[in-house]
Amino acid sequence: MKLFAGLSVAVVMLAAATVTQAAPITTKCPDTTASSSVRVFTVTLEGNTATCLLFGEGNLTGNPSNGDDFLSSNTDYFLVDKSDNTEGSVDGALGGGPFTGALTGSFTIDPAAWVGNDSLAFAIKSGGTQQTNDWAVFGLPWGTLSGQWAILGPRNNISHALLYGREGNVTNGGGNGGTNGGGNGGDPGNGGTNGGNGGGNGGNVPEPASMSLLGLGLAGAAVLRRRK
Ligand SMILES: [Ca+2]
Repeated sequence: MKLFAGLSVAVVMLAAATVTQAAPITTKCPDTTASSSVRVFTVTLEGNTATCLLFGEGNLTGNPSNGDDFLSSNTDYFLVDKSDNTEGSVDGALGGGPFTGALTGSFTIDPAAWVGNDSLAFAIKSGGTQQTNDWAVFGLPWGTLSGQWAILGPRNNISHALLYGREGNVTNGGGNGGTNGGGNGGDPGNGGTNGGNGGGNGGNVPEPASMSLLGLGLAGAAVLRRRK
């Protein structure tokens, strides 16, 4: 019996140690309290924090030259996917939903959408006739693959959702670290006096948790790239 009890305790402790619950963190955009006249969009991530990049009235069409109020002022971003049509660079990269006729929902991101981009942003556009249409864009921590969204305040349902990307040099999960420091300085009075320059900066290194989530997908992408 003692052995059995001891094993049970060990199993419980092991379970507690391995099932670490990540706390959900909600980001408001704009960062204010919703009321009958103030609409607030939110994104909730498990154990990670989204960033309110921009919000406003009007539309997000996905086309920087035709009615996309985010892309028109953030020219380093481009459209990855739009929930209601096939525009964008990776149609289907944005999953989850519902992305029409709802006030809350989820979203998922295909890991392939992170390849080649150092930033992804999730956007919600409200629609309907009750209130002025408006929208919010959330920056996502690198490697984010899922989250929840909500519209609070004046009750316009979601019209559509978008995923934006910004190209960056993190295709292989961070560049190599710098090389070794430069050569040794010369001996005093016996050659050069300046040591060589230090190695270059390492690339961006994603968080370990993100890496484990994305490892397979990125490794596959890397293999495919090498084969080309
Ligand atoms: Ca689409």
